Amino acid sequence: MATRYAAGMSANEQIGARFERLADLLEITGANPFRINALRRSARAIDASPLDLAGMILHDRASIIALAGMGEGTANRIEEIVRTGTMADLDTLSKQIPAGVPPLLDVPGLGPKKVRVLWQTAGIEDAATLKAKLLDGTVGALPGFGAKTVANILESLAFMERGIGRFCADVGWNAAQRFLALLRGAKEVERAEFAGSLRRGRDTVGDIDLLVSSSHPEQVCELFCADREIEKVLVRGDTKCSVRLKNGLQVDLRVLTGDHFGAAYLYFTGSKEHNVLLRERAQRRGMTLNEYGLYPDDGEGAPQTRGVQAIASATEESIYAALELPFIPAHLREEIGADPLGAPAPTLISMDSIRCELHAHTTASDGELSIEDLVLAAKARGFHTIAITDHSRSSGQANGLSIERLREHIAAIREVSSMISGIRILAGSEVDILADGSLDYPDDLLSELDIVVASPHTALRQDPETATKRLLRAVEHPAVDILGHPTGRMVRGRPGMDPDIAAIAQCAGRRGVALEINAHPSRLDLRDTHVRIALAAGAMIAINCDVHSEEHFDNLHFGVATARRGALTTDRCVNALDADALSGWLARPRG
Ligand code: DGT
Ligand code: CA
Ligand code: CA
Ligand code: ZN
Repeated sequence: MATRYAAGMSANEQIGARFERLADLLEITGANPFRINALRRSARAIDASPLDLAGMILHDRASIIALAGMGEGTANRIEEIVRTGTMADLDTLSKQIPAGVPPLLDVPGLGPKKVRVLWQTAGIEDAATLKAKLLDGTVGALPGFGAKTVANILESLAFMERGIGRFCADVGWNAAQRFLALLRGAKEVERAEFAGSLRRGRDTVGDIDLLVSSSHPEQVCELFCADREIEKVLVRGDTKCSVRLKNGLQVDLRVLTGDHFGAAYLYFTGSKEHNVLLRERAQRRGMTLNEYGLYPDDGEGAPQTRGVQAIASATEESIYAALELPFIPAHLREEIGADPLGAPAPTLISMDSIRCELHAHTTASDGELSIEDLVLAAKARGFHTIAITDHSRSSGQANGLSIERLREHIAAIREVSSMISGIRILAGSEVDILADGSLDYPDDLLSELDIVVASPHTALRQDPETATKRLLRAVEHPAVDILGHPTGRMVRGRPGMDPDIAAIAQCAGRRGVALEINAHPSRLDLRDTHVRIALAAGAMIAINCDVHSEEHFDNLHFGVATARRGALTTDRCVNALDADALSGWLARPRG
């Protein structure tokens, strides 16, 4: 099993991941299998433990050993990780292996056994060499590497190359929010916003682009560059700075002194392709557009330096209007779909339209909140309905509910429901779609539930045809209401399945099943392009936070951004239905 450093890992999972990593590296070097297996067993026990191991290890070691059934050696390692963030063994071993070899473990489809063969037998010590030797047939001749494996690894490498140097949107979002708070708190700052791909709501960002309006740019730059999260100041000008943060993310800041925030905001929001289309349109109308404004085109260039009066510059709205365009929301300023300047912009879904959460977990499976706390958190957010959808029995890792436990859970949900007013509580399940498309509970049990989210969690490397059949079968099941994170992709993690979204959406549209945009920033699945396809094929869309802890409710805006990029309108989103319409949808004829 490869190392998992997924976003949102619990403290235990992070400790477990170090154990896994050590086991992986030992396996690459050909160490004693017993030692490796013992480490992997410890990793699983740590992952699955309900105890707060990091919190307990320093003051209550004895309980860990007694309650969690862990040995002294394991406890020592946990303590070392908690105290130092690593293990001496792991560091020593990392130094003995060429630096390019361990990253090969992160290539989907490559485990330690295969990495060992690649390194020891074919001398492959980094991803570039791996790619070359996959292409020239060297790898295909090695034991255990058939044609299909070679093709899969090549595909994984191509996927990883596309993501190099990019960050998940939440990393960018958190950095931007922190800087905006800092900047907006300064008296010299009149206005501060983020632009670029983050504003356009992309699922990954290359860097962060901040814009500030101020008549004291030097002070603003000084404040910005003094931030404690900065590792290196890359550019330090009077009105322009670039820094690299400790997490590797680059942040660009521009300070505007004149009255042209709108033009700069438009320019630095992009996309580059959108800017090109706007400039061409301006040209055709005898105007010229740059980051300072929209000007009459006198053929001279740089009008802002010659005192030429701008036609529009203070707001984006005024510039679109002068170009005789409707205002185009930032999420649609991309070259996905049809000519972005051709059709009038639809009225997109927005955060205010979301009225309910239809995918949430409690402590019954792998959530952090009790039924009651989850319901109260949903109510505090003003939702009219919360669906409780814990994992089904096959999801062993996620503590999925057996049939008996689900029945008890339904009763517990009804009980809480009778005690809390002002919000409707649906007893549901996030039921696994097994590899063949069948569901993880018997039909009679599923039909007792108020709502069923059916999601794929395993066998995510299926070929597109098998994946399509699998998901179609789930959508056709009469109990299913929502197809959860349909492809199983992880942003910058794994590509997931590549099913025929149009075919699935067509079937879903017929059956009244909604396709989910999972709002977790490491999922965003469906992705923007899929949303467009699904809408064109007639499906309804759900935007769910897949709540496992209270903070997950705050991920909603990532899902809404993806929805807007997919041109989702309020009328096509089940989470935007009012309480009665939602009940009506759930009570639709099935068969
Ligand atoms: P990223 O950072 O790779 O996720 O994507 P963006 O879109 O944030 O790109 P970035 O940071 O290089 O530039 C921010 C915006 O500035 C970009 O969306 C459009 C504008 N921009 C930057 N360079 C150029 C350029 O060479 N031509 C045009 N037309 N616009 C540019
Ligand atoms: Ca950027
Ligand atoms: Ca940039
Ligand atoms: Zn879930």
